[in-house]
Amino acid sequence: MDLPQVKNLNNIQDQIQQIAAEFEKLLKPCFHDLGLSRQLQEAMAYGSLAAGKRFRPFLTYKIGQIFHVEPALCLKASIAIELIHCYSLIHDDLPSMDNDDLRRGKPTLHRKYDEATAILAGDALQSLAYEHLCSMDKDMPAEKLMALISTLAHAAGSQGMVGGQMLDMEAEEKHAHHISLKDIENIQRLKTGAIIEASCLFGAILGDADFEQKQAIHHWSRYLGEAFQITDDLLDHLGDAKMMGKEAQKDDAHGKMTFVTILGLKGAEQHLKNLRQKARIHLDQMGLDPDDQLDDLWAWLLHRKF
Ligand code: GRG
Repeated sequence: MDLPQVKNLNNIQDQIQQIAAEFEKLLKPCFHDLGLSRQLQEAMAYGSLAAGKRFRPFLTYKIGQIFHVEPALCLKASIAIELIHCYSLIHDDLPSMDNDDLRRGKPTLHRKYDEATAILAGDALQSLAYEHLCSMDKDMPAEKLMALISTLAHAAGSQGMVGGQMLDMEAEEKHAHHISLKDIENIQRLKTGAIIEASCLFGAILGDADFEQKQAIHHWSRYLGEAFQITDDLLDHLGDAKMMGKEAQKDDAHGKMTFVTILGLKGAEQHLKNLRQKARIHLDQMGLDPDDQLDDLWAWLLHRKF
């Protein structure tokens, strides 16, 4: 596979796009011969193949690079993560959740098809994610594969993404002044952060990182996940709907408590800077110097427009 040598590429945005293109070559064939219903198969492909950033596979690739993992192996394993991510977006857009009409520049899945198909396509993508990982039994020892499977299952479930979504819904019932920054941090660490952390841990597991390195990656990725959500909140507030491929100013319209509503725009920006400083400390423990490209990823994050 012809993937960019990171040291020769300064622009992280270029790297993200190149990795996304390589990733999509591996993702596309996953939607052949999926079952008896043509509509379900088409809906699963529709919800997964639209132009996403593929940020989570990029993270697995980047962390994998530190440990000299074959890029193709990182991207193959990260298909499972992206399938879980796509399922979560489909379900998140449902009328009973965020009720969105637009995702990745296209009608949301329940708008294109119908609500029941969207629920089933999300469910089936979740199963496909684990089936895909299990099919990698020739690529690595069973112990390593089990570590990937349990990392993803934990991050996606009631102690991770779904748990965070539930806490988020419960918080919406509360009065705004009963919600603290700590509450928001906890909700978003689970809802958004857990899958981002798992994406980074995938690279570490594939690369046989030792305990200390895994701890460092865990801490670093926790800050990154929080920062990713803050930039998501900022984009909802200030971003261009066309550029993002989804509606903007939804949080305000729904009176939702976010990092931006709690901290204000300036406070949220300052919080981002603090997170980057805290994250940098852990680069050293990974055996990287602070000028490493993982820190450049933060620069990209802080300036992202979609
Ligand atoms: C089982 C009903 C049910 C729900 C599943 C919906 C859900 C649980 C959890 C929601 C998780 C979620 C969608 C969190 C938001 C995370 C987030 C910031 C998504 C946007 O990610 P990007 O910007 O999107 O990487 P692209 O499109 O680029 O992949």
